[in-house]
Amino acid sequence: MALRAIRADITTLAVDAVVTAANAGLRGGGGVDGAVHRAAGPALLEACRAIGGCPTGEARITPGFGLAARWVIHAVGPVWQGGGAGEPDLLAGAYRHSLALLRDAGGHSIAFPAISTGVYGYPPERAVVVAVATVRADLVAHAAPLGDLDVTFCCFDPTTLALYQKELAP
Ligand code: AR6
Repeated sequence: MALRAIRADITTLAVDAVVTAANAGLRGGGGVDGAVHRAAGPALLEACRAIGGCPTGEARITPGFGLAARWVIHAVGPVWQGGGAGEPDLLAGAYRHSLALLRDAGGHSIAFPAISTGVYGYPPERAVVVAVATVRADLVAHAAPLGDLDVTFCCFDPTTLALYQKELAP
């Protein structure tokens, strides 16, 4: 398995699936979701409308349309409410469900943004621990013969990147 953190605009990555931090209505929005919708084009919002919505802690998959990525996985993380409202489990669910959708589609590479750490207010230092532990455990649980996945944590700012690098260090 391959796990890495990079600093980039996730819309530029040529991976099988780009994950966006969506809202439960799959209505598009700001942040990474706004960037993904702008880069993919209006057909992405049409595809989201056809799906209708997605509960917090889950994800939905659509084509990538104008993106280099073949698919967009719309993952809905929790809004931070202080940590006592099941936020870690919901955040972990968003990562696990995204990986399951990638495998079901037959994909091998995926890039995640730091889900919930923007508008949704999840403290980045806590979210990064959940993200890395969840993805690591999932990759171990689904090791060969199902095939290895290539996972990129794509950060927009250097502070978040440093948190991932610390968490990924052996
Ligand atoms: N590439 C990679 N990361 C990015 C990019 C980009 N182009 N743009 C922003 N980020 P946020 P959330 C980072 O707010 O907290 C939307 O309106 C950003 O710096 O996008 O889950 C949705 O529709 C931060 O580290 O997502 C929802 O309504 C991270 O992506 C709501 O916001 C996540 O920040 C979801 O809020």
